[in-house]
Amino acid sequence: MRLSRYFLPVLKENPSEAQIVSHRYMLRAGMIKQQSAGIYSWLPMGFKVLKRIEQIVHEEQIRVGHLPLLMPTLQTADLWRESGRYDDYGQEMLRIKDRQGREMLYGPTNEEMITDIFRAHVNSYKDLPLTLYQIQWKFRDEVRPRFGVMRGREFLMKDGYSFDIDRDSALHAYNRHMVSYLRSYERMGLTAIPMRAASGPIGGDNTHEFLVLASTGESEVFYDSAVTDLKLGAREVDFDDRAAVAGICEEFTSVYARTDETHDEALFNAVPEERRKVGRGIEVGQIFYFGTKYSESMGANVVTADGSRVPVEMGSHGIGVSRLLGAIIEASHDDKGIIWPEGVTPFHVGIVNLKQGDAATDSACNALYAALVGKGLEPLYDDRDERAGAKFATMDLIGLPWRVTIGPRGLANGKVELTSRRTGESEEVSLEAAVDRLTQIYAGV
Ligand code: P5A
Repeated sequence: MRLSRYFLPVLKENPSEAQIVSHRYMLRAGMIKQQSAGIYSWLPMGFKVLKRIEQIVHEEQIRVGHLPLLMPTLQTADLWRESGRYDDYGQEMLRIKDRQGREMLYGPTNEEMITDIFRAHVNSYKDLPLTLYQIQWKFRDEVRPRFGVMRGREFLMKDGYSFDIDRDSALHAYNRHMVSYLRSYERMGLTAIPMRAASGPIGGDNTHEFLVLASTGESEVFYDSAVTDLKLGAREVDFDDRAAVAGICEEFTSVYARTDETHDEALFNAVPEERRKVGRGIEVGQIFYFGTKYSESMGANVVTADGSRVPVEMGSHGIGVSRLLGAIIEASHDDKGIIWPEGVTPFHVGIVNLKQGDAATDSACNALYAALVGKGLEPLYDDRDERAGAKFATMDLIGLPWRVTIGPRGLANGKVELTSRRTGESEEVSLEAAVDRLTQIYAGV
């Protein structure tokens, strides 16, 4: 993409309504525009990152055998009356009437609707296990929408629902989600720590939240610092091997890490003092095992091997897709702007032409652009007739992890400059070497 043809409405000044850095940078980098409290338009750059995050979530769900589908945002009140949640959900639910006066709602979550789909089509234990998921907009009329996309009213969630024949199988689905989430967050450059949590309106007694440590997080967290060293990495996992998957969950949850809702002072005090940490965290996902809460009230039964009928065992599992943009920026920025991890960056590399209109630099930039595209990379070429300082400031603000700067002086020696946004370190290399390095870097992402 050439910047001269892109829509990147960068703001020079800090917007006064933004209290935290991610909100400030998302507005300044022209990623989002507020349309009303907690409701945002996603401008091209923001939309691009949102899509990259969605893509990772899809890949990791499909890797473990979960099936994507899409449900509507609008649901009928009658469906929610079956589970008893229509009245329980309270003011957070946006209630709507259609022209016939029928009561509808904008879904804050989809346990009822997926249970309705299940009971209409699945009848036998032979069709289990089954996990269906979607990435779809939700609406929760939060009392205090704030911090931009972090606590929105309309927000994008990946919501998955698992159906199993018995408790052990359902707990395996829970564990499988935990491990697939760990991998998803790591691919986004995040350390998200699973912490035992409270279940709230979703229900059940087994639930973990995934928290990204950040001083601006809304949850207070208590943890053993050893938990931040745990990495899933590229290890091969057989997701049908219950013991292996449970073992990984054990590895990540046996080190003390809890939110204030479940914090246990006595257990915490057993952690060596120098490793005892209190901080704040951003909740980027939550998984729940709630057994037959919805299947019993809504009549979702299956025939077992011995011919009896039992309510199906369920869990639901969510990732805050739009919130993740804010969380990633909170975890990865400096005073000049965003620093995107390679896994989610909107463009792989920025190209800065120091002398736009100069035959040699223009043609080198074009050649670099074509070579990168040829390698499957997406560059953003700042081809505007601007001062070098302004071009660098824009690149730093929008936070592409790599920048190639091309100027007449370097070119005279056959060199361009490759700069890392994270370390600020630059190397003088040939144009071909820059392409090779970038290809290599992104091959490993
Ligand atoms: C799990 C999937 C559920 O709703 N039902 C379907 C379950 N869980 S949850 O924890 O309530 O939400 C899942 C994730 O969505 C994000 N989230 C939000 N993001 C932005 N703004 C909001 N107002 C908001 N509310 C929830 C969180 O990341 C949460 O973990």
